[in-house]
Amino acid sequence: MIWNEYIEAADRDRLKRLQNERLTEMIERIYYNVPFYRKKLSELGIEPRDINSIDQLHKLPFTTKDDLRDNYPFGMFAAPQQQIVRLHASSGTTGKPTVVGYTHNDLNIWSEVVARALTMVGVTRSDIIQIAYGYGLFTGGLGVHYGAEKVGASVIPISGGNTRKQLQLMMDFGSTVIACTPSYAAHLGESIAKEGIDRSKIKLRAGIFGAEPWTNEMRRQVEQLLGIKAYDIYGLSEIIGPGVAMECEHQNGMHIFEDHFIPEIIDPVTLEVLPYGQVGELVFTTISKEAMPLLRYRTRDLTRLHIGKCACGRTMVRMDKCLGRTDDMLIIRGVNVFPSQIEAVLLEMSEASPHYQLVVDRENNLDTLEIRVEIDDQFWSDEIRVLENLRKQIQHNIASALGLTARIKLVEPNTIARSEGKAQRVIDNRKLV
Ligand code: DLL
Repeated sequence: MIWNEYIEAADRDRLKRLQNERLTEMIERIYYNVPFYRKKLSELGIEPRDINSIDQLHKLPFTTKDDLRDNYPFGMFAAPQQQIVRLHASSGTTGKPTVVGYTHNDLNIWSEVVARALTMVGVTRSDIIQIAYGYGLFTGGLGVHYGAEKVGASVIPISGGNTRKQLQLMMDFGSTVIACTPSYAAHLGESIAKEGIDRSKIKLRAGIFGAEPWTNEMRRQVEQLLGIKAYDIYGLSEIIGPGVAMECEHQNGMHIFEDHFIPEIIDPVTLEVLPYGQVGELVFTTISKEAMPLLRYRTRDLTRLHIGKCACGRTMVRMDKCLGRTDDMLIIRGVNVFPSQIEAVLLEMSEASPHYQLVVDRENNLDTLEIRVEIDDQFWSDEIRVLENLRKQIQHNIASALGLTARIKLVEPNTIARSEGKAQRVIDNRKLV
């Protein structure tokens, strides 16, 4: 089913005309209302009347997270405070949070794109959706909430955490869909087994998982643990929140809602635009947002784009599962690795649970990597030899897949801290030096 067939399955020429119109208006809006953009565009000698097509995007300046921080809190807003009806913020790891604002119209767009996303994986008014993303400044909870209400599903706004209660309501209310981070989904799945819950009491059939990178190996584990189909939803608060892109039932990439967000892939070093199919940094221009429109926002997420009609009938560009973030890339003794590559190797082995942590440190000016792997309950052993063989096997698999010698530490079941939201996969002790 398609929520908005006219747009989602639009003829691409028609879509482009709409994008051109919206981009033209957007440039005007930011030029006259956001001093930051007026200055940037003026420095390049660009005036609003010079831009009338998305083919000219590559000439326009980028926006970075630092730009948002420098203009904290409301300096990037293009609408007066009287028109702002919602504020969200993402905490980030350092410094000031990034603040985003929404007008009424922005909120309508947000619920529209989330409604499209949910419909893509068959969510209807007959579903009961348990929203276990955090509610609050994080965009996950409220973002999915309004889209689900728009679809007409029955919403359980339970927010993250309190696993017992999650499971209780899941059974009592008969939730058919769960929305949370994939790592929390894994935790919920394990808890079902641990509590000895009769699986026939659980009616879940689909999961809407995102907000952190996760591999297809993780997908298989979560699907098995929860007995569902797991779908990937992508988004970031700066652009709108969840619902920038979503996977359909064919699962060959996430459809980007290009009538609102125009994607580009750039080389993060040269900043050149890369063609479809090449991996690089994802960049978005929001063409319909009023409160905080962003021009060529550098997401730091690495992926690639695919064009071509999907079997579902949608014509919107698809993005691959994120490989990771440019700032999450580890350089271990000269080898570039992303946590997701390590995750894929680990979770191919049935002995490894979906909980792991990477500890990066520096000894004698060389980076070291320790991988803490939590072993699945049924494979944990009191025999040192059994564990030692497993440790060596993991080390071997990592070395042959990634060309990297890492220290492997096996840890007992349930010892790595569970997260209700985004999992902390990397502990980088180098920053403390
Ligand atoms: O995480 C919005 C969201 C909420 C998306 C719920 C999906 C579901 P932020 O907190 O601003 O917003 O973090 C955005 O999270 O740049 C990616 O690095 C990462 N991310 C989000 N979705 C995915 C995904 C929300 N499906 C940052 N796969 C983004 C991989 C994801 N990474």
